[in-house]
Amino acid sequence: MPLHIVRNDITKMEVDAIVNAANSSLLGGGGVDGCIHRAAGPELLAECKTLGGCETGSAKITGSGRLPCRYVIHAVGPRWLGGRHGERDQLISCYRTALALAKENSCGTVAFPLISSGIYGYPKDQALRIAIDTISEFLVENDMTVYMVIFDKKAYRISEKLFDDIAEYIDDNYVDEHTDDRSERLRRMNAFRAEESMYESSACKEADDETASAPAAAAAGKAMSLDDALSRIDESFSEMLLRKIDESGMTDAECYKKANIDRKLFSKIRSDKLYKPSKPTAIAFAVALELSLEETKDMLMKAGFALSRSNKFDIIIEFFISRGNYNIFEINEALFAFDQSLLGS
Ligand code: AR6
Repeated sequence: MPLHIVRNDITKMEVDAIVNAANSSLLGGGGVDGCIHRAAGPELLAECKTLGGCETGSAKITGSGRLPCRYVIHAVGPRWLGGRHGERDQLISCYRTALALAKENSCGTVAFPLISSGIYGYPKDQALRIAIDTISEFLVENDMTVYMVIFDKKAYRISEKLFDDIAEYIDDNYVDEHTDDRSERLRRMNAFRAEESMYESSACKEADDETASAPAAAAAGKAMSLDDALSRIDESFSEMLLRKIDESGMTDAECYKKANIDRKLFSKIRSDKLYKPSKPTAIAFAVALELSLEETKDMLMKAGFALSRSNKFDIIIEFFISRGNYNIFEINEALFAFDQSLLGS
């Protein structure tokens, strides 16, 4: 089911099918098309010659010559002409046709390049958004693993505004943590101690006054939160996950698909009460369930993790959750742009 974003040369991908960003002649060209034909050898071109070309927005399938995959799906993306000439619809149709061909040929794993975003000039951030939206829409209904293969870092650019916002957020929070020098920590510790002793003396005074209700309430408060804490400790990650899925009204499948997690991994978590997921997996579920930051931290704690201000991955997650943006693919784009590991399986 899941969509993975990887940095690689698509000709090296050991999947059932790779997709080529071809032109309507299907007779080869530059960019990824050139790489694929060079790696596949003359057999591929010979087969392409029999196809009679292909319309923009559509795709055709062939064998793979010397490539490690089984099929090559040649998809013809639109040239960017400013965005008012149906480019978007053609690009969507390109991905849909390629995915349908992969499905017809029983492919379980497919790798796509970022079609049209090179020689054809489609703005990379828009091309990426269309690719991710169209593929993830397909994956809701279909069992397939899809790789978006990003060749060079420049080809993978979230919008500059988002990039700048995240960079600023990282700077602010990262800097906070790292300028937290010893004197600052001591100051906070002293302030905390002062507060504590104030609480103790006022509690004693109240007890002395025989107005037992306030301290009793405080004690009851403490006991309740202790109970809460204990019952939370008892609940494992897997139990909390299943409870949250039930509370959200989602089905299991809706949740693991939204989390970009494959079914096998979900079944493992489901059947093993003490399963300890990786941190990206735990966060992927928190995002799918649209948990608040506090709940996310709680869920992570159960898997033995925390969100810290001292690493970029955590700060980026916090950036999105605190803004109520739970789009896992958007989060992954951002994580990728900042060289961090991605969410999901
Ligand atoms: N693996 C993965 N991605 C790659 C690779 C690779 N080996 N090489 C390039 N890319 P482009 P288009 C990325 O120009 O814009 C050809 O001449 C590249 O960084 O290959 O759809 C065809 O014959 C970019 O992000 O395809 C057509 O005439 C993406 O693949 C025309 O170019 C697509 O760039 C198609 O242009």
